[in-house]
Amino acid sequence: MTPASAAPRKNAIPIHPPEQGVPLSLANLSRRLRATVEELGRERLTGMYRQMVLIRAFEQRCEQMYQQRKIAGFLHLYMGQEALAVGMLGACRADDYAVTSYRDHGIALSLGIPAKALMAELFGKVTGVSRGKGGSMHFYSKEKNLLGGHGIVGGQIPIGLGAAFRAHYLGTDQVSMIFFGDGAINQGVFHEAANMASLWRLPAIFIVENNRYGMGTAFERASSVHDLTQKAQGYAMEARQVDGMNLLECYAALREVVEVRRRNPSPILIEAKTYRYRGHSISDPATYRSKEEVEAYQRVDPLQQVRRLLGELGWLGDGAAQQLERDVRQEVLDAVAFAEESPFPEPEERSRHVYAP
Ligand SMILES: Cc1ncc(C[n+]2csc(CCOP(=O)(O)OP(=O)(O)O)c2C)c(N)n1
Ligand SMILES: [Mg+2]
Repeated sequence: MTPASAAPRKNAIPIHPPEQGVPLSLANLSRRLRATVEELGRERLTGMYRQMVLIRAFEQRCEQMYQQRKIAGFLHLYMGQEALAVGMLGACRADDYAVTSYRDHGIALSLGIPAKALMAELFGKVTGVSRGKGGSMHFYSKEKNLLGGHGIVGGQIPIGLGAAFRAHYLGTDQVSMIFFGDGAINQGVFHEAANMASLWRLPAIFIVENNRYGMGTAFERASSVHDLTQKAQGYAMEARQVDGMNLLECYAALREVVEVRRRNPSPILIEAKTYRYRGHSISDPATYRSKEEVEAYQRVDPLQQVRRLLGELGWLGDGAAQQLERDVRQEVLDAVAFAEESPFPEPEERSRHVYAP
């Protein structure tokens, strides 16, 4: 008999269908999401759409700036995952904590960090959020409680856990939003953090952004279970799945999750099913996935879903949507101009803000 381990695993990997739920539209909006639309109202929902458009436009410009060599080093784009960041962080309070991986542009913009300070960081300028010393992977903001972009896969998880512990220790009702990838969930630190969070009932919101790939490896090839919420069971932790391409689902889910935890802290694992439209980083042509697969996910583009819904609601007509896009494009161009004009850090900066015993 052939041992199971010798079976040709490659053939067992399915071509990914988009498993996303029903795309947003007035006709098929559940009662829960109708209530969410009413709660948000025209101004906030349009504002959230604007944030998503800003993330997309910011990153499209980043690609260009990289090609023109204005940006150097690594560049991991978030395009496709916008609804997740905007929806989930939109359900949080300004004093909550957030921490994420190197794919941090969308999270930083969703927290309201100005595009200028982020573009300047990408250009390596002293006016950047990390004084030009962090680059794309290391956005950080004390004012917005963003505890970083982190380049070590899973490295942000114990930091987010620490923020949750702080809230618990001081008896505040803050929560800690810990974003990480489907690759990172297999790192030891996730499992250690999950155990501690559950044991001490910490307000840690573990959000696994399952974009189906860790670099060029499909997550099914790297994970022993394909329903990532199962990983919470070993830690007696609550878990749920969310359609990460759907802004309202992301917002509504987090609204409930966060509200409960402010009153009665406990951790939760949320698996957000999403997709990145670009390769792992700017230098990855993503030849490991099919054109059909990418197109299938483009049909559930998170931006288009919200734009269609806003149109159906009569809250954003075509003319107003085009104006919004023009405004956003200008905001990004202003960010580029600011980054261009800003100075590089002085040589003394090298040893400033660096931990040294
Ligand atoms: C500890 C560690 N191991 C390996 C790497 C190399 N590496 C960088 S990104 C990455 C894939 C992570 O994938 P995932 O967690 O799914 O996040 P995504 O890039 O999809 O957002 C790997 C293996 C690293 N940076 N750190
Ligand atoms: Mg991934």
